[in-house]
Amino acid sequence: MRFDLTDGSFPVYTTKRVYWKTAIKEMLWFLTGQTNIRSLLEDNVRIWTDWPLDKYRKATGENISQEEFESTIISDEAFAAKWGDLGPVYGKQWRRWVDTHGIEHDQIANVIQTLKSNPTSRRMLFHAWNVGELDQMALSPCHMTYQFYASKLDEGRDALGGGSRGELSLLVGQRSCDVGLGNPFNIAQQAALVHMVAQQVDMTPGELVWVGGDVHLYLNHIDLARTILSREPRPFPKLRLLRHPASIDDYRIEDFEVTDYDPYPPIEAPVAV
Ligand code: DHF
Ligand code: TMP
Repeated sequence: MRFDLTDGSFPVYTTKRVYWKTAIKEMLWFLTGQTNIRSLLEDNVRIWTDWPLDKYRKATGENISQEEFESTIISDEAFAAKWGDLGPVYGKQWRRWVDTHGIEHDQIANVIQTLKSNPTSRRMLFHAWNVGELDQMALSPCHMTYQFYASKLDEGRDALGGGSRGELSLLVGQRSCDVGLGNPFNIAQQAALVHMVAQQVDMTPGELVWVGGDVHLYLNHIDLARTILSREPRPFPKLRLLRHPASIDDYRIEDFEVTDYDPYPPIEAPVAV
């Protein structure tokens, strides 16, 4: 799939309401490098609870409710450390990939640095598929490779407007995609990332190119899919960043303004754990 991100276009499904703030909050959580669901829950994001909860129930035999599990994660730091961590998932690999010498690599900072200093590089990517640590992760990475590409670098700052150095595109490689629940979140948060990185390197958003390996629809999402297909898509909304944070680490959800989002009603569907 290809999404044009120029002029602030923000690819969020209109054929069902997507909680785009939750999707962007998940992306901001990845960028913090954290892997514990505690800070997500403090931010009212509950999309990752099912996996630690399932593990807790199996390990203890206790049939604790989701609400009680979540409130204990928030109130009890030791409990959160023991039961709320997903292992070395996205945030860890993006910000602190450990090599064979024990040295940590901040893949995000490296990409941004290269985009600033050598934007024609063919090596501007970060990757989450750390083979040696897969067995410690609650879930293997679904979206794995993020490769940036800068174009229109020689068109001059005036052609693109706003003092832009060029146009920034992103190629995402996703090995596994839950069309019903994961996909609407993933493309929105990946588009938001292009907007953020482009702003950090003085470029304008270009295109999000998305490649899926195993793209599937769960059987209990068939009604969801039929409803979506019965609805006529509307134009995508617009995304604007209200502030220019000093670094990729300084974004907050309040910085994202989405306008002209006119979706059909939300559709609830169970997530497969
Ligand atoms: N497992 C599976 N089977 N599918 C997934 O999409 C998935 N996604 C994960 C972790 N494991 C997964 C992380 N991302 C929801 C959205 C994204 C997500 C996990 C869950 C979700 O339940 N979305 C609902 C509710 C949103 C909300 O609570 O605000 C939705 O209707 O979009
Ligand atoms: P798998 O590891 O067996 O492929 O299962 C992971 C499931 O989660 C699969 O249905 C894809 C889905 N998924 C997404 O679509 N997007 C995501 O961001 C995440 C974390 C999972």
